[in-house]
Amino acid sequence: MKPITLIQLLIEERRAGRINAELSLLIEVVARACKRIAVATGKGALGGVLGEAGTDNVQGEAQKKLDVISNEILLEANAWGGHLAACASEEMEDPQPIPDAYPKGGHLLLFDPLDGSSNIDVNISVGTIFSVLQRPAEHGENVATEEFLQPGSCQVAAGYVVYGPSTELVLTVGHGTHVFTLDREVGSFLLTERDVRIPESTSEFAVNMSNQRHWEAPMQRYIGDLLAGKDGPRERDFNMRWVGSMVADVHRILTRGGIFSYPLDAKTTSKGGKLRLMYEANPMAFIVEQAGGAASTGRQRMLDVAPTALHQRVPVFLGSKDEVETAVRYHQAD
Ligand code: P6P
Repeated sequence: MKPITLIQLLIEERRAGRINAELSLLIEVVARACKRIAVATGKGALGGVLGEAGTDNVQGEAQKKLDVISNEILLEANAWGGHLAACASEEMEDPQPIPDAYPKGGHLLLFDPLDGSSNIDVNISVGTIFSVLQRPAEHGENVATEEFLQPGSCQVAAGYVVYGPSTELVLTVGHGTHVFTLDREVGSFLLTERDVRIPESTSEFAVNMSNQRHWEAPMQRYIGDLLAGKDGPRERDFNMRWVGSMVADVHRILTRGGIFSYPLDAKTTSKGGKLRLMYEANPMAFIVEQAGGAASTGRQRMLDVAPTALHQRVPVFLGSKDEVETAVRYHQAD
């Protein structure tokens, strides 16, 4: 049977009363923008878009040319449709409202336009991560940053596009997590896996081991027990993978299980962690929970975190439910 397209699935969700026309349009527009990002990243050295942009983002991180290009593609694509009121991005200090020339809608879009961009120049998979909120019922004419500061449980949609050997869109609107693969000849995202389920247990972990000496004691104990293997308290051997591109690591975990962790370490404790809550951890947590997995800061369910700042950082544990719960137990014992 021919796989259905993203638009057909969105129409199904609308007919089931799960999403409205505005959210359906928003998702279509973001997916279309990500196709343009896929083309730009796919050109590699031939596109003249590799390397540094010569600017820093709000995080103080050197921007790649493709970070800036991807951000512009998403802003331009979302400006005119009337489906949202403002965008927030890892690459911009403040939210960008929809230009006055265009109608405003009732949604807020947050994104990391090209996560893992340090991997672009070495041709490793990168991705776009996005999160969708509704404007609070009470809001002024102009969009205030505070409108974005909603817990991850308020998201109405979340997704990512991984630009890898194939281009895949992973999406949830709160009723399961679904995977679409881009048919590059036709230009359509085709549904290749409906209602993904992450294996509840795993023997594979993803962490940047070079930070090991900087971790808190519970993390030292947790990883130490994994490394002890079958002779240790876990009584089985574990494998490790670390791409250094969250979208690539999370996609592997969504596909075959595993636990992804970017814990606090002495270098990042003052900032609250490395990864950003609003447009990395929360959308990934929504996607993973909808696929039967779990996501935590190590001490709190990720989707319950009450945001205090747009670019807030958090420690992240997410993936196979049983393993995330085990890692959390090490932190609660402390
Ligand atoms: P490290 C990429 O810069 C990123 O934000 C995530 O995509 C990735 O998981 C993490 O940082 C990698 O961090 O410290 O291993 O380079």
